[in-house]
Formats: sequence, C-alpha cells, structure tokens
Amino acid sequence: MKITDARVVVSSPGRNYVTLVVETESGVVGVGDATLNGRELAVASYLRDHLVPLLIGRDASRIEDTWQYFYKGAYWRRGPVTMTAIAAIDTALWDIKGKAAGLPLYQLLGGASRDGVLVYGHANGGTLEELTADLQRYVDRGYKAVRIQAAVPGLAKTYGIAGNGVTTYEPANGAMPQEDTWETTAYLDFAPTMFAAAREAVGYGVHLLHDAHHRLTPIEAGRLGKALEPYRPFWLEDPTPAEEQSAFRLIRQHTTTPIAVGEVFNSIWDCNTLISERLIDYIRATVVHAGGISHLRKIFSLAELYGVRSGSHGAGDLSPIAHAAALHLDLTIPNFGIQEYMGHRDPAGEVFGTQYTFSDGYMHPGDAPGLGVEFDEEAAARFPYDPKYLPVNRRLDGTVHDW
Ligand code: KDG
Ligand code: MG
Repeated sequence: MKITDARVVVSSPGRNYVTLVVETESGVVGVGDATLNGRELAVASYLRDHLVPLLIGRDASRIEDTWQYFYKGAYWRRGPVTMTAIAAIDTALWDIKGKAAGLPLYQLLGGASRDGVLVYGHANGGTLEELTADLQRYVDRGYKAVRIQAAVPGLAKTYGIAGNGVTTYEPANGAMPQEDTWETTAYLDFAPTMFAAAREAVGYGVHLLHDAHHRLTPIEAGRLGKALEPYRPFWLEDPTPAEEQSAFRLIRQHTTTPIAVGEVFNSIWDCNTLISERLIDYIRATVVHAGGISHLRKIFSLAELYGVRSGSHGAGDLSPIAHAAALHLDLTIPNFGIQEYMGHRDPAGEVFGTQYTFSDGYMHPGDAPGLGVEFDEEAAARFPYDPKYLPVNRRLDGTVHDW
C-alpha cells in the first residue's frame, strides 16, 4: 500500500495544533498529531521540508521500518522536534493499518487489558475556595482522580492559574511570553495546606495529584514529598528539572510519595536510568513527543520490567488525535497507571471528530477502525495559526527560573 501524498496542516481551533495527513493509493487516509506547544512551525517545517518528500512512495504498512529509516537515517538523533515529527508519521501509519484491517487500533496492539482507561482531570483555583469548588465539580462528574493546583498566596501570578474564578488551564496565552515571578518558600509553605483543604473537602475516596512543574531543588522536592505524605497524593509530578536525573536519587531517600516525570522526554534514552534504577513510579512520556506509538510502547515495556507504570501527558496542547492514540495504547499495556485528560476547548470539536468516550472516571477509545478520529481539513482552514507562548518564570531578584 503505497503512500501517495502527505501534508501538514497548522490550525488554531481553540489553540494551535499541527496535524499530518497521509494518503495511500488504496484511498485509506491516516492522521497523526505533530503539535509541539510554542514551537509548532519548527515541527511543521521538519515534516514538510525533510520527511514528507521521503515518505511519498514508501509502503504504508512498514511502520517499524519507516520509524528506523527516519530515526537512524537523519544521523542527528532524538530531540523534541525530530521525535514529534517521527511520532506524527508513526501515528498516521498505525491509523492507516487499523483502517485497512477494519479494526480499532487497540486490537492491533494486543487487545484490551482492561475495560476502561482511568483518567485524571484538572482542578484549579485562584483561592483554596475556588479550587475545592472546582475539585467537587470533577468528583460530581464521576472523576476518580483529579490534579489540584492553586495560586500561591504572595505571588502575583502562578503558572497555569487564571484566577478570578476562571478554572480552565491554558498557560500559553501570550503573543510574547508573559513574565511570571516565582518564590519557592511561599510555595513549599502553601502546598501542604492546599492538600489539607482538598482532603477536607472531598475525603480520601478520590486520588489527588499535583504538578510541581520542575521548580524545586532535589532537597526541596524531598521536603515537599514528605510533607504531602499524610494526604496520600497519587503522585508528585516533575518535582525537579527532568534532565538532571541524579536528583531523583536524592528525592527517593527522603519520601515515599510516588514520583511522576517525563512529559518533556522524547526517547527511551531520557528515561532509561530513571526506570531501571526505579527512581520514579510513573513515566509520563506521550505518543506525540516520544516518537509515536511504536517508540512509546518500547518505553512502557521497559517500565513494565521495573514496576514503573504509565501516566501519559494529556494536556490540551496535544491534539485529540494524540489523545485517541494514547487511549488505544493505554487500554492494552499491562503496566498502565493513569492517563491525563484535560480535554479540548471549543471549537476543536469542529475540526477533530472523536469516538472516545468518558464514563464515571474512565475513558474508552471506541471501536471505529484505526484511531477513531475524523480530521476535517476544511474546518481547520477556518482557524489559522495564532502564535502563542508559554510564560517565563523569574525569581524575585530577576533570575530566570524553571517554570
Ligand atoms: O505545553 C506545556 C503544557 O503541556 C504543560 O504545562 C502541561 O504540565 C502540564 C501537564 O502536566 O499537563
Ligand atoms: Mg506537567
């Protein structure tokens, strides 16, 4: 089944998404997500200028061979731009294989290992009252797991928190990066009180998660993990910058709070040590940024050997195509942990028609052949690219800080 055409569509239905469409001679069309938040056009160019010309004429059924051809053939390996571009091709080819076989992707990946995929939603608040009200809304909608984030008192702005009663999470909101301030002491004092308020509001029957967004030093992370232990967090995410991995040895010496990391990882080489030394409990790499379904499956298989579970990134800046792909893989692997589900803002639904469903805290990818996502290119053309950047964080003295 020869690939006859491939094109990249950059659109902004609610936020920016990069979509790869791959056509075959048999008429089967596959789609892949190539969105890299704030660096969208770099991946679009990598695909358009370097990979698509080499893709035309290849056999769409040779997924692993195509992956190896682009990964090894480039000479330059890894990195978010390269791996997101390869991921989009890989995902589109799996979509084609599923459609050609008339089977939902999860059947090609070994079939379901569970009935549904446990997902966590995002509760936010400018105040603890706003946060607990938002958390209660998630619980009322059936969520079994919720991430909790709130504005840190004393800081002018906290990453991802809109405040003023707005609880949706959208940190990429400036045509230029907005500059926020950060002060760790205030955060470390505040975070346990946030957990205490959340437990007081909803009890211990729901899993609570928290994201530290890479902002702590190793010993600060150890202290926070220890302080949160009485509130039984499901995980503490990204406690320290993910690239400095010896930090996780130190965190482990100080706390039994489960640790999750990996949303910025793009290959198995980024998490090999963390997994094989059991320095983390959940690996958060995604289909879209970690080389596609083929490569992420290898990461999860490695994790399975060491008792590390999956917990894939699923922010709104990954398109519904990536979310569908994640659900298919999540449904099959033995060491699934949890899947992030932030959802997508209108008018994303006009562009991406999805089959996946949510019921009582669990999602299912649906039984349509392939990924189960219909991408409407005409609708996408109505929402042109709209450059947006994540904020930059500075300490009180002006030094640039991690998020
Ligand atoms: O592009 C950055 C977002 O995806 C990130 O802020 C989301 O940390 C995030 C999360 O855990 O979803
Ligand atoms: Mg995160």
